[in-house]
Amino acid sequence: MITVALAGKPNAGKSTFYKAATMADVDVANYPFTTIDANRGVSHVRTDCPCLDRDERCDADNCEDGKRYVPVELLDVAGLVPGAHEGRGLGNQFLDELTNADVIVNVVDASGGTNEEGEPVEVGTYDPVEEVDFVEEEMDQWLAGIVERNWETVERQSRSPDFDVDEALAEMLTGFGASEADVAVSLRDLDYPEDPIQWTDDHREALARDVRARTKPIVLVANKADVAPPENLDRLRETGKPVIPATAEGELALRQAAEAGAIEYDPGDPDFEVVGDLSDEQAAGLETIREVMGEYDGTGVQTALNEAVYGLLDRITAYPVQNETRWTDATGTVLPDAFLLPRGSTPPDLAYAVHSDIGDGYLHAVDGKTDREVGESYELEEGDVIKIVSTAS
Ligand SMILES: Nc1nc2c(ncn2[C@@H]2O[C@H](COP(=O)(O)OP(=O)(O)OP(=O)(O)O)[C@@H](O)[C@H]2O)c(=O)[nH]1
Ligand SMILES: [Mg+2]
Repeated sequence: MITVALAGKPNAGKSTFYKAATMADVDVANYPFTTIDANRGVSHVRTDCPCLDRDERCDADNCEDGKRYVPVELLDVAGLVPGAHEGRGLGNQFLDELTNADVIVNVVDASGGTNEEGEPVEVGTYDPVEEVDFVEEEMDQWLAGIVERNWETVERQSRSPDFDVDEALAEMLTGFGASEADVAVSLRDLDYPEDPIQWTDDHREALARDVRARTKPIVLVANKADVAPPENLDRLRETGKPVIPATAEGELALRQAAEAGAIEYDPGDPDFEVVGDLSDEQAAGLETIREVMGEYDGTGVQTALNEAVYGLLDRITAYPVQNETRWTDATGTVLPDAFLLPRGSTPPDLAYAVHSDIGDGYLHAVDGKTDREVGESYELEEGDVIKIVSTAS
């Protein structure tokens, strides 16, 4: 499963985002370092279900009238302060937790109402661009530290006649999610000595920055948009990174109200409908959220997850089925599974994602939308329904 990690300075709203996105019970409070141990749970990205092309909506658990929710893992860690890679704040043990992540959602307090330590200050007095920079810097420095600590091993390996720098560095960085191809691309952009013994700290740091950017891309969530001065959002956009204005607190309130039967709302909807009884206070609270949603086309929580997975990671959703006409599995469930594959994936890649035996026994594939056989090198598209014929199935 894809892992999305929520990173950011303390008190920015990471756990509120996490709580809203997973509906798990975690602590949220207006002071730094509320979260000490990482929270790990299941959230979803949202996409159009292929059943929308058919007369009947599918009955999958994760399909809500054609809104398909595909599971991803969400990770909520302790807040990062400047110097975390040197042990400041809660230190870097949770930076290590980020090694599992495929993509980072940097939850920023766009209101400027908390300083770099996460302490409450007057709204609009802290510049949120600073936390964008230092959070990234901490991740870069932390990876640079890993590279440095492992450098002796690389030096030792370099004495062997069949030493290959790409291979050695990839081996060191696989724990971090970097492939040999990632390392090769990073090294191509850098000017470095052939002999690892001649590498300096600057070389290692440059490598760390490049590999981090390549393997842990970052989307910015401009959280607390409900109280953020508009110029803060503009300044965040000027960083050139993808910025999603959001109200994690608003999303949490909507999900809780929906669960209580007070409103109709599916995550990612641009609006909601009141269907149950509400106190005046509740009604007023929800109307305030509605205004923010109107401005930003929703609460931003679902948009941020989607941007991370479909935007930065460039994934597509593919649906393996056993019956290509009815789009069912062996038990008759319509569109039972959805897989988030890198763009450019082929039917054999989907087969391997389902199960390595299915991949090993791959014979051919049928496109459930056209009923035609597709070749081994066919590039899967968003929403493809594919029957895989395998000696193992
Ligand atoms: N106005 C506003 N406040 C929010 C929003 N999201 C979170 N908050 C508040 O921000 C404070 C911090 O929220 P948390 O979710 O605990 O923050 P965190 O980033 O997990 O903090 P640490 O675990 O300490 O690193 C709480 O008081 C939340 O209610 C939002 O969208 N708008
Ligand atoms: Mg927290």
